[in-house]
This record gives sequence, C-alpha cells and structure tokens, in this order.
Amino acid sequence: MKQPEFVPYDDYERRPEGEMAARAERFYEQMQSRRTVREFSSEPLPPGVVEKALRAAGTAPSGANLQPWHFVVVTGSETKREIRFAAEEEEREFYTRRAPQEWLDALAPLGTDADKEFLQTAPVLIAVFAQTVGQLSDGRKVKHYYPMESTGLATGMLITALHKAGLACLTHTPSPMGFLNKILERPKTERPYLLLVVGYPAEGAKVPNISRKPLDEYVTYRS
Ligand code: IYR
Repeated sequence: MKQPEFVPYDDYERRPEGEMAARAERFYEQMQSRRTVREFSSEPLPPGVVEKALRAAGTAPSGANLQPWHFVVVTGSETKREIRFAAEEEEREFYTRRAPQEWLDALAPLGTDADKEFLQTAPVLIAVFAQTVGQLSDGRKVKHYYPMESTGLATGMLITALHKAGLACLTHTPSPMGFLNKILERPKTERPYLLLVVGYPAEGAKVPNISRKPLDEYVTYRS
C-alpha cells in the first residue's frame, strides 16, 4: 500500500478578520445574480474561458481524490443537432407520458416544455459524466467512490466559474440521458450527470419570476 506523503499547505491564505465577512458578502452578491437561462445567443465564446472554468471544476473535492468526472465540450453544430433531437425525443415522452402531474405542476412556474432549441443555439454544450470506475495508466480499473456527489461538487464549481466569468448556463437534465454516451462515445461506466448549456443570454432573454428561499428556511443553528 502506498504510504501517505504530506507537504506544507503553503497556498492557504489567512484573511484579516475584518475582511472575511465582507468577502463572503461580496461573493454572495455575485452569486445572487446567477440565473438559469433558457434563451441563448449563438455568439461564440472568447477562447479559453470554458477551459479555465473547467480547471476550476477540476479542483473540487472528490471521493478518495479519484476525481471521478469527465466533461465533453461540444461546439460542433452537427453534434449539437444530434443531441437536441435525442433530448427532445425523451422530453416529449416525459412531458406527455412519463411525468406524473405532481412533477408537471412543480415545473409549471419555469415554463419548460419538450422543445430544446437552446441545445442548437448555444455555442457550447458541456456534457458532464460521473465515472463509476476509473482506469489506471496500465489499463487496470479502479473503483470510484461517491462519483455522483463528487461530480455534483465539480459541476457546481464549473457553474460558479462560468458565472463569475460572465457567462450564463442552464443545467439541463433530459431523462434518461443514455443517448449522451452513444453520441459522445463515452463508455457505459460513465453515467451522464447533466448537460450544461453555456453561452450569453439572448438579447432580451427573460427568466422566470421565481425567488430563493430565505436563509432561515434552509439553515438551522444549534449550539
Ligand atoms: N428534463 C425536463 C424536465 C425538467 C425537470 C426538472 I426537476 C427541471 O428543474 C426542469 C425541467 C426538461 O429539461 O424540460
């Protein structure tokens, strides 16, 4: 078994106490303006932004540090078209047959439907996969731990990085998403986690008039 090896944590930056709350507040304000967008412009993205955001995603904590995620960045119009048509097929089933009324009622304030034009309009789609097993350089397989949780953390960081860079995104979850493995040629050991649609909001884009829960509804303090 490999022996643990430790190095000093030189990158840690201790902040002056007076600055900490202000930094947290500033970050909250920046995140507060993030909205899920469903109307995208087709304007291409400046080079390097997505790559840098993906680097931030790759810093996420993960089960046994096995980093069980894979991101496929799709920019080609033919692949986007294929993804759109496959997603819409599943979504039509979802909206007309699979979804129970309770689910449709919960979605009603978002105004979503089976039409997924944004999958073709947006300049970039990032298909996120959670790897249930990984491969060592010699080809041997290693089991991954908490792949879904780890990939969720990485995806959250990706969304945050894209927002802070000035881009909008949509966490799209067509269900089931098996078609992504097929179209993007990913192995069965990778579970499609979600499809992130990335770009600029379309001119005049609207977002649903919904609100976020106040803190006291989702936080409890205990001594
Ligand atoms: N996958 C469908 C339905 C949908 C489900 C949830 I939960 C949402 O938050 C939004 C949509 C769709 O993408 O339309």
